[in-house]
This record gives sequence, C-alpha cells and structure tokens, in this order.
Amino acid sequence: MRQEIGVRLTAFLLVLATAASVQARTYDLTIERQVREIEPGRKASVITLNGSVPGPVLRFTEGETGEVRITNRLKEKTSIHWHGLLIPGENDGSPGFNGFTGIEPGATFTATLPLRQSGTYWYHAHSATQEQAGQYGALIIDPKAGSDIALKVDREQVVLLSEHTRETPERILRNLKGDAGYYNFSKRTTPELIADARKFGLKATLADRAAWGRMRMDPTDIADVGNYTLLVNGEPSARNPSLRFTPGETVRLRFVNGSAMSFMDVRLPGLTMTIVAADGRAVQPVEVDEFRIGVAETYDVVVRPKDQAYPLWVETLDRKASVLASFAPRAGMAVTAPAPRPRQVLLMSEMGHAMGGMKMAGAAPMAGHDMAAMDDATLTRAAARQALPATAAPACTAEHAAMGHCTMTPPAAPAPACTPEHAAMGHCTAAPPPPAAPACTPEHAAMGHCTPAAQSQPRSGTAVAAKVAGGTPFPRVDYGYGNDPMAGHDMGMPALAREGDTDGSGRVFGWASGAPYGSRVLSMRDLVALRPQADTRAPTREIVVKVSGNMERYIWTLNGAKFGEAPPIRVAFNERVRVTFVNETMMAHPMHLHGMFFQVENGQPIDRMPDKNVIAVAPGRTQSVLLTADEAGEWPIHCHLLYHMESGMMQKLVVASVDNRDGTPAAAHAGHGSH
Ligand SMILES: [Cu+2]
Repeated sequence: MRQEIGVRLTAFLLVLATAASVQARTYDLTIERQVREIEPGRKASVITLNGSVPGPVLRFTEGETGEVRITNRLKEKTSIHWHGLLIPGENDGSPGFNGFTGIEPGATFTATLPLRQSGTYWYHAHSATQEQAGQYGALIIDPKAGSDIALKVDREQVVLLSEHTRETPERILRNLKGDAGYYNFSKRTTPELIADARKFGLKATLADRAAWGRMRMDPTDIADVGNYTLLVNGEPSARNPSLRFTPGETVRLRFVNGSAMSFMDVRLPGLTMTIVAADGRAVQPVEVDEFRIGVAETYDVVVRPKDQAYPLWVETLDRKASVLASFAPRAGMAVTAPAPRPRQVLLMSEMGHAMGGMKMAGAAPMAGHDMAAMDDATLTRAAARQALPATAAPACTAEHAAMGHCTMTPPAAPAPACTPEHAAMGHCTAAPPPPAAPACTPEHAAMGHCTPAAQSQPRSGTAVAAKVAGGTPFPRVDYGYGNDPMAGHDMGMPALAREGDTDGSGRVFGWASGAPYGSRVLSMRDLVALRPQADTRAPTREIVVKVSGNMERYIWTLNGAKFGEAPPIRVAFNERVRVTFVNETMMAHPMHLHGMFFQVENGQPIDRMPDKNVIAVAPGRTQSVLLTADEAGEWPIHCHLLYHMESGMMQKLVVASVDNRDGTPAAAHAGHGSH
C-alpha cells in the first residue's frame, strides 16, 4: 500500500518536475540507530534511514542533477554509496577514495548526483558493516522523455530483497574470524558418509573426505553466514509482505539484491518472467521461469498476471533462509510456498585452482572458450566409472526428480551450440547468423515498417537440460557464472558426482538449483545488450585478478593482498582492458566495480555484450570482462559480500589521464560539499 502511494506521489512530483523543467529533486536522509521489530515480537538494533529499514525509494529522472542531504546521527562515521551510478569519483561516496573520508557524526553532507543514465539501482553504506544493519534503499532513475529504452507498463513495483539478523554485524565478523565455519550447521554427517560409501564405494568416499579435510574446508560452505531472515521491502514472511496488481495489467518488477551475503533464487510460480534489464541496463527480453540474483545485482522483470494470487518465493542458495510474499490482485488472498528444494553440496571440481598441485598453468588462455563439449566428455568417463544404478519409478514429476526422489525419463538432449571458436577449429558448422536488421527509426516503426529494439521478440532463457550419467538423468543448470578451467581434464580425483547430480537423499551436487527439467533459468550468456555498445575495440592488455583467501583466518584477498597491502591497479584514461577474475576459492564472489560498467564476455558479439557492474564468479571458475576506462578517478573494485570486503577483498583501480598520473581528479581537491 505504501508502495502504491509512493508511486502516485512520484507521478505527482514528476508532473511538478516537468513543469519546473530544471528543478532537480532533493531528498533528505537521516541515518540513526534504533530498536525495531523487523520480525514481529523480536526486537533488534538496526540502522534506519528516515526511521525505516530499508530507506525510502529515491526516484529521479535521467538528465537532472539530484541532491541528497545526508544527516549522520550515528556515533561513528558513515557514508552512502550510489551503486551503479556513472557519477564523478568525488560523489561516489566511498571513504578512502578520491579524498572522501566519510560523514562525521552529527554532520550533514550533500551528495550531488548528475544523472546521465536510467534504470534500477540502489544505495547503501560503504563504511564498516553498517549496510548489514539496514542502511540501504532502492534508487530508480526514469528515462528522459523519448528515450529508446522507455518501457510502457501499467504498474511497477520495487522488490528490494535483503537480510535481517538480530546479531550485530560486528559480532558476525568476530564469529567468522574465530571460526570460518561458525555458521555452517550443515556439515556433512556420518549417515551421509555411509550413504555415499554405499553409492560411490568406500575408497572414493574416504578419499573425498580426506581431500576436503586437507583443505580444512567443508563442501557445504556455499555461504558463510547463517541465521538470516530474508526480507521483501523490509518485511519477513511473518509480516505477509504483499505486492498488488490489477488483473490484466503489465507489471514491471524492479528486483534489487540488497543483502550483505546472500545469493538468492527468485521464483514466481505460474508466471513467465521476462527479464528486461540487468544492473540497470536494458537487455533484449529473456523469458524465464526463475532467476538467480547475486549480491548487489538488480534485475527488471515484466509479468502479466491474471486474476489470481501468485507466491513470490525467494530462497538463498544454501536453502537456509527464504521469504514468501504474495503477488495478488486483492488483500487476503492466501499463497503457499512451493515444495522445498534440496540443499547443495559443492563438488571437488568447484575447488578449481585451490587444489594443491593441480594449478593450471595460467587460466587466461582458457578464458572465453566454451568448455561444454569437454565437460560432456568428462561426464561420460565419470559415468562409465560409476555406472550408477537407475531405478524406474512411476509418476515421477520433475520437482521430485530434482529432489532426487525418483528418476525421470530425460527429454531429448538439445544439440550443443556451435561456438565460433569451435566452428573455426572445424569441430562443427555454425548456423548462419540471422540477417542484420536495418536500424528501426521511431518514424518507420510508427508506419509499421519495423519493430524497434525495445519491442523485440523475447528470447527464451537457458533450458534446464537433462544429463545422463550411467543411466541416471539429473537436471543440469548452467548460470554462466564463468568458465571451468578444469573441465575436460581428468585429475584423477575421486569422482563422487557431477554438477547437478542427486544422490537420493535430497542433496544435489554443485551449483545446480534443483530447477526442474524443461524450466528456463537466466544464464549470464542469455544477456544481450539492447543498445549496441559504443566501444567495440579489442582489449590491449589483460589484468588478472586472483580472487583468493584464507578460510581458516577469514582473510580474503585480491591477487594475494588485502586492501591497502598492494599498490593500486592503474589504467590509462580511455584504455580498453580485459579484466579476468580467477576464483581460487570454493565460494562464489560477486565482483563489483564502482563508477563504470564493464561488458561481460559471455559469448555474445562484442557490440552486444551486456553491461554489468557486478559479475558473479562461481567457485573455481574464471570470468573475464571488458572495460573502457572512461571515468577518471579512484574506483573501488571489490567483492560485494560484505564480510569479504571488510576482511580485505578490495582493490583500488586508478583511471588516470596522462597529465594527472596519480589519478586523483582535480575536482577531488576542491572539497566535497561537507558542511
Ligand atoms: Cu567474496
């Protein structure tokens, strides 16, 4: 309800703003520590913005210069970072960069936001662990009039996903530093060991356990903090969060993952979700049944609900936390959560580079190659070794099969895609590219001669394919979070299972979510920029960023150094570089760059690679992005898992013009509006 009033108020303000034409919108944000019952009956100390968690939705229009007056009523310094905004470094709000040192207790700081983009973004604290305590909110920028990416919808809703915990963030960090496995309640148990031994043989099972033991890690460490309650727009399931619509409307849902530590799977059973933007940038529409949202990512989704209630079901990857909201035309319409999905267990292969003595000699040459074919070959070998028994079961639904309760007849496997690289090697014949459509001007579109890009036909998301190992099919999900540099190499490791395998006890191996056969998920490879990229130059050099850490001491590093221990990464103004993230750990890290978008090398043509400011790199995988360094200044590049960043997983990227080699823009020396 508050949301709808907000939208109406915004529409009213929009009229005012248009009338005044140059009147920029100004907001006031007051940051305070308060006791709140986020969960009914359970008091917790949180940080509020204007008295609430999350903060208000800040709404602007492309082309205006917004202002936000931030008043700090905390006892310590604070800051607000404008996530994803292309604004000068001194306005970015990151202490320790561009001369900004944070907002002192009692002070009011005016943030100036010259806006030259539109889309779904958010803002959050960039000081210590304040973000976890509630200091975040959504930020929406409407496109200017006549924009080619304006989307006509009947209604829109912000869906800000976040976490709440009654533990203080400082305490969580202390717990993690004392014992990195503190929150891992799901360590594999003796009965599971017996089950594995029965299935895979005692020798392989013990070898697997010993290997994990040597690394002092645990294969269920998919996330490292537990005890979370998930929230939709600040409300847990216990408060029945709801989003309204009128049947027949086209609704735009602006999803923001404002959590500190949680990757989430988002489902809206009964509705096809059409992804129209990622990290604020318009993409060619992709139809999916569910999607995974990494920490700090945003996705815009269009749905067309009928006259019924739909459950909006969001759960973390480790399945320890979830939230159920109702998406319904009227109040009082009950929704129920879908059946629970299996907990995931990491594969040895997802340790990738971290495995001692098995380091690949440089991962970079592998980057960009499609490993799918090699992976299949390994799969076949593993299948031959394991010869898993298949037990036929009647009436096996896809959901049950995904949970490992039964075995489903696999649908015909689709032909593997023929990548340009493989075609060049003569491995396959690439399908001819579709004829290039001539540019569709608004005038021609109006005459019905063509369809403008913004209305192009949606593509289908990545289908959950059936894979067969020794006669046992299992759903395989590829989220496209990087390439596996180990794929196709037989390491002689105990092959307990392959990604997506289930063992009948409800566990699923690897990054598979248990999404049923035939359902469509969003893979990074499905993202295609709606507007062609302006810069299609090939990169002139590669910057390798090794994402690593010491799990025992809870130290997280980039290229082996904690933040401040190594000299900054330097690039020349307007330089075109490839940044390759090599994940040497067993966790996914959502890597974020301030101040600029990078283009994800996801297999799309260079002029259609999607802009992102966060890219998730899966355990043991490698992911490269292209960057045009066209924003001078000092920019944080860091893992967006809050406790990883706090423990050192951040670096400074300096973009400097030749005559200003230290990279500090002149404007940064002129003060930054604190008064
Ligand atoms: Cu991380």
